[in-house]
Amino acid sequence: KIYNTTQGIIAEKDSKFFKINDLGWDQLINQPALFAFLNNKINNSESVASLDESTILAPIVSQEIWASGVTYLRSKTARMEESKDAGGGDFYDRVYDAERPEIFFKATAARTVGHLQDIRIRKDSKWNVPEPELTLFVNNQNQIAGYTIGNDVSSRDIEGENPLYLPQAKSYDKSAAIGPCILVLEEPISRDTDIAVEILREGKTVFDGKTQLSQMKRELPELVEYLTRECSFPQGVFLMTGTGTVPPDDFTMISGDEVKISIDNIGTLINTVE
Ligand code: DO4
Ligand code: MG
Repeated sequence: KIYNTTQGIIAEKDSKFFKINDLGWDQLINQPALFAFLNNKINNSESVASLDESTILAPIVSQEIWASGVTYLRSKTARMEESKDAGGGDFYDRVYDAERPEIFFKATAARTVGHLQDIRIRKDSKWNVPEPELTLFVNNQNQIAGYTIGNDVSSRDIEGENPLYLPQAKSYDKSAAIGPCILVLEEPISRDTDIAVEILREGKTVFDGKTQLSQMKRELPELVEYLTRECSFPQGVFLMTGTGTVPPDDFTMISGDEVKISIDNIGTLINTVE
């Protein structure tokens, strides 16, 4: 795992932490054969005692964040429900079965927050949810080089009113959270990976849910192939892969809620609604 922190870059292996000093975040995460590169670095660097969670920054510097949608059945049914009055339901049904996935621009680094930082809901929206999503780091060679946790915070009333309002429902200040680290693996991530979410209000759980990557309709390389077909990413790019968990229709997040998203082997991303 690699962490971008206020103290520099820290790699974690077997619960031991190592400082990576000699290259910047963009340069590190775009190294070819990143798993082998990191192992080599770790073998030649001194370990540090621990990692202070409060120093963790979002694992992003010059990258954009993109997102895919309607990749799980639950996401399709939720969108059809929220847009039924606007007659938009059919769009979601069709994209779920279409060859081309839904892919949209989500956030710049400046609109993104990291672990333990505040996310926001829009002032002009009444119905808001977190979207817990496995998030890929795709390097500048268009290869999946790592995995992180993403929260595609979304306004359901704005999106439901008209599908053309999607960019306003999805992209605004602090609408994206990613972190706490990038998990770098030798093999592709297992389809058995669980993605869990819990929302706490005044310390009490008000929603929790869980899905598994195996429930996703599409393959991860398929999403990457569409994203990178006509867009180049000289510093790599993050791709949120869609939510499989949507709270019931009478639920909305409010200010002060704490959102915890956990993905096997990556960790837990915690954010509070500002
Ligand atoms: O189609 C709207 C957005 C879908 C989305 O963000 C998701 O399925 O996660
Ligand atoms: Mg989403």
